[in-house]
Amino acid sequence: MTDASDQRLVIVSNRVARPKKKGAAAGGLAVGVLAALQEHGGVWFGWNGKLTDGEATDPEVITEENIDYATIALNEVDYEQYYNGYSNRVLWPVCHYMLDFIQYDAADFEGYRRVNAVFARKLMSILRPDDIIWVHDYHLIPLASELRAAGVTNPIGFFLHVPFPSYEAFRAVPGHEYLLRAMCAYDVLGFHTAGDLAAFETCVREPIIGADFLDDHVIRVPGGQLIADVFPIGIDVAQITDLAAAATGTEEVKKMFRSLEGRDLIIGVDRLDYSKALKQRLLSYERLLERYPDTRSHVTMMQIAPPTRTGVRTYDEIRSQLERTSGRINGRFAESDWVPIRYLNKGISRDQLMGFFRHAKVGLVTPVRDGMNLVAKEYVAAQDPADPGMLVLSSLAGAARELKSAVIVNPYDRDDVADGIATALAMPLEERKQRHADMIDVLRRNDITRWRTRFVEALLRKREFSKPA
Ligand code: GDG
Repeated sequence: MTDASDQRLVIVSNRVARPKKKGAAAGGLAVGVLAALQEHGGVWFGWNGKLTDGEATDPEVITEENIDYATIALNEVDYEQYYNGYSNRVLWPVCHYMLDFIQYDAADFEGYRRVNAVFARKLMSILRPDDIIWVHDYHLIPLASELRAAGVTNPIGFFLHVPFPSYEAFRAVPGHEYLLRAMCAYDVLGFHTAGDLAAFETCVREPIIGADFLDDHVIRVPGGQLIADVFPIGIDVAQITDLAAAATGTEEVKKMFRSLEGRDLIIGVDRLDYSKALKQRLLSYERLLERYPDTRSHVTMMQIAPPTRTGVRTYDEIRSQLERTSGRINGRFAESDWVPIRYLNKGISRDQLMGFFRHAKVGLVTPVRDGMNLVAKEYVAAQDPADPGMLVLSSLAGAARELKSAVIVNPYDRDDVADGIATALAMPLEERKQRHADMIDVLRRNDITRWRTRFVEALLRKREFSKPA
């Protein structure tokens, strides 16, 4: 196998989240990319969180340990159109099969293309001939075609952190032909699951691209060949287990644990996003309290939901929906010494989070669609193997393809979720230990290192067979 260690890895994503910077984003992409970069070293290029009323700024490079963070500020109007507009009001909903949430505006699409061209121009100023470029997520689909048009010949890969929709959904999006052609400019395309890859294949099979499928995940497209494959993102299992074990000794985790007064904790942790279906989750929990009266006063649900994309109307609406729903359920069931739901509309530190996971009898992960869902994996890794809690997991999260020993539920079916929680709460120790061991085994076999090395290897393999004979 080719050794990539001597080549610089340049990761590009919309937002760069420096861990030492306060308020670093609580998002799966940032967590995964940072873990991969900390291990391998390299450059992380992207937006610095600042807006200007003029031109985008040139890259500013800050080095911390083995990572160079190269960041730019973007024009305010561009950013609104590219990020809040086309990326999050069009691409995010279609990728999660939620077509009713699409709000298309032609100006946003223009902004999306413009910002991708800006990213390409600014990135080129720091590129070296031997760099391997790895682009992340739906915000930056056209980046490779912009770089190629400007003469960049480095290997360029793209990983999609969200699901990829089938052609029947994707063709609802104005600009989908352009996006599909742009995807074909990459050397390697990576998806979380076989389902996402198959959906992509439905798209490029259409006459717009008219792809030919060759052996070994190679697809012939107009202008060349690319590799499209499945690279499910993993986690650093040992690091999380250690973090969780250490965190249980901290005062803030002990304080939370004491406050439960012996009750079983059910924990949910999700960015406040409609794909995570938090209102449905609260209603499923309400169903648990209705159908299983013994759980009343004996369980506490803690939902941590840090806000994201604030200022986008749909997201502000979900927040008030959740406040209303949790308030109503608490009003309906609370006793003078027990409140059923603790709802935290803020992020907490990673150590504290892992400590909370370890104390939770049930990890409740019920998105209506999710590329992977790292919370599910982290919850499992954070458990004490001698007395592990149980994961209740949506069949519609990518993680369900791997974590088959979780209690799998359909998030649209409140009874099913309520029964799943009850099953997890009542599960005998031996069964929990066995299921936990099975899941840890899966997580260790496909961890964060494997995600990165397999992707980089695919990029180098592509370069080998693309070389002129
Ligand atoms: C996208 C895809 C895919 C959450 N709240 C806090 C906090 N977090 C951390 C979690 C986890 C990450 O953020 C969330 O990752 P997810 O994977 O669950 O979800 P998305 O943000 O939607 O991620 C997803 C992922 O990309 C990776 O490819 O799995 O499908 O949508 O690591 O622990 N961290 C801290 N405080 C919080 O309050 N410190």
